[in-house]
Amino acid sequence: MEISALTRSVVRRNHAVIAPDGYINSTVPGWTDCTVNVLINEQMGARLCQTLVTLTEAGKLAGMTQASQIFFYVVAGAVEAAADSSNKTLTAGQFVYVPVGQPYQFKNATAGTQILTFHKVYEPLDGHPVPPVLWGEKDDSKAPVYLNDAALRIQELLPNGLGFDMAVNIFTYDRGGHLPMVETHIMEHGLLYLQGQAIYMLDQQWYPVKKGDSIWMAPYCQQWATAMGQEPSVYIYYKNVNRFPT
Ligand code: UGY
Ligand code: MN
Repeated sequence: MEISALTRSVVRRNHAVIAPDGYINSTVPGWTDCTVNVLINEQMGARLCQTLVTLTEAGKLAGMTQASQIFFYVVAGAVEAAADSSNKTLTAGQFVYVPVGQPYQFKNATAGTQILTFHKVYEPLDGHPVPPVLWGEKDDSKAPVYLNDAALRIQELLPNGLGFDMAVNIFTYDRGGHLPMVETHIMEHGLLYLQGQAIYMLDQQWYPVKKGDSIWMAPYCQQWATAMGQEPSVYIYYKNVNRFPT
């Protein structure tokens, strides 16, 4: 039997690794018949929120974005989504971005559908309109090679315009792929591993991670990663972008 006093999860001042074994459910108004796990939040010092929601067939997420925009990404299953008077069935790998001040609804999911959400308080910028609702999907064939390394690809899921103050990207590391340098930067990250395994270095500490794990990296948390195992290692990540440093 596994020893229940052990976990790979860690929560430090400037980073966290959250493995599913420690999840405790939250109740969130408007999100019903589902399990909500808040994985990253301001309570740990972050300026984003990341959740993972698992729906039953009766599950529903209904609400209106307020100060925070929300990016919804279907990790597994299928669900009917409505935003900005459009309705679409989203399946694994598809997403909808809902800007501030917009109603949204998700319902009629297949049992066990998982939705990842990234929330960020929107910082408006004079001369650049609030972005519209956007629909899209993961498509590895649209992911350009990263920094001339054929083993690394990054697909940017949101447009690069200055109206956006957050990016959500999918980073694929083929076997043998690794970050070309230790990154030291002001931007913050939240991520969820979608596939494979890796070794992540966070603030000079080393962590084995795999599909289903989440990571929070505060600004200036030093970061490096290498794929591990036989299949590509893939994560979807949040990054704050496009605003003047205060
Ligand atoms: O965009 C990034 O900063 C990205 N290369 N960082 C990361 O994957 N840890
Ligand atoms: Mn980075």
